[in-house]
Amino acid sequence: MQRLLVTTAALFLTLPALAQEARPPVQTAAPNAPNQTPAFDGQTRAPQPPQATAVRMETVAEDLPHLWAMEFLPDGRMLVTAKGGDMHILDDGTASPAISGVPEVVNEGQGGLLDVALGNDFAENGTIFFSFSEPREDGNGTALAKARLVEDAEGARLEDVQTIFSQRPTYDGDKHFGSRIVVGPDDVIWLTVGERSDPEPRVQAQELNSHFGKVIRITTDGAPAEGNPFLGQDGAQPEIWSLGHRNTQSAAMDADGRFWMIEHGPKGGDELNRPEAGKNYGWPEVTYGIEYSGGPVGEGITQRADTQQPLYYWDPVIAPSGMAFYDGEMFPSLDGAILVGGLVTKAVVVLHMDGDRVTHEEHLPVNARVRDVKVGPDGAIYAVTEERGGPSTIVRITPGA
Ligand SMILES: [Ca+2]
Ligand SMILES: [Ca+2]
Repeated sequence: MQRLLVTTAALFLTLPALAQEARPPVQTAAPNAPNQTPAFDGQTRAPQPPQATAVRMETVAEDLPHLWAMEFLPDGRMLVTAKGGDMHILDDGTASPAISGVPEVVNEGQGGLLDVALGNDFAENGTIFFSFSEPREDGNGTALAKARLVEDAEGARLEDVQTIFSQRPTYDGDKHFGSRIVVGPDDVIWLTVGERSDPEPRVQAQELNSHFGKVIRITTDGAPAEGNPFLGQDGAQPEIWSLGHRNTQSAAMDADGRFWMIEHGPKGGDELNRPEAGKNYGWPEVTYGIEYSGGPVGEGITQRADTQQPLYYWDPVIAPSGMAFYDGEMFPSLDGAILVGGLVTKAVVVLHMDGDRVTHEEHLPVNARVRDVKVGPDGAIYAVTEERGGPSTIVRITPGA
């Protein structure tokens, strides 16, 4: 053993370059679609960085209801949504009573109370936005509401609750609601909405008269945002920014104000996109991966001239939920990296970027399904975990030895 150690040390001394080389990709399992090839080098299975990010994990809140989303309030407390339909404030790991005034939600399958985001004017008037599965006659659909979070001696409540967007058409299903909310610095609201999964609705991801499988871009009052690509086009929903998306539960804005998203793909087709106005991201006609049943998706094609390639994809999938750009002080080596919650990988997935390209991928194992991920005001990474039908925890990730 002693000799081996000496030999290894000598190797690093004589070949210092070796220690700086990237390590093999995290994913070593066989792909679900072995005959599919990436459109460009580095589009999948990027190497791990030369140095693994050393971390320490501590649980800072536990025994919480099944959470879907978390946002930091300006005073450092956390505002969380529970899928079952309640919203709480966490103070030092302890959940407040349910905040009153949350509208009724459809808590079935993947539906429920979903994402939450703070308005840019939260400090002045308590404005928040939240998404949920809206109960309707003959079915349901993803909706986005605006409200004011008010706290006084009576507790916390929502006032002036107003639904500002309802995904159309209505569909009677319990899958693929999306939905992440991103509030731009210009007060434009971005919302990802799913294509409802089943064969009949999912093809509407390609249809401009439907909100299924789209990125939605609206004002804080729910009007189509200025600059939307299909404004004034006959038969097109004016809230649409981009099309051909499957089901997106990860979205964030980078330091330059650009909107990014990560989609749940089919079996072997999760993908990173930075959607541009009016462009088609392919689903369900052009995609990586295969159907859960094992057959090809549509004609089984991965490239077509009128559709956009993902910037990166995963086969097998990570099952992405939650996304943040790292901008804290604690992890200088992660500056600008994309953090993604991994439900299946049970990790915070880290994408090291060079412009729009993923250079390295590494996983920070949390050992629980990660539903949302945030960078705290302290610069630590916070992962919101879930168990199917069980409690959620919040894990704080800081630099370790
Ligand atoms: Ca959020
Ligand atoms: Ca795609």
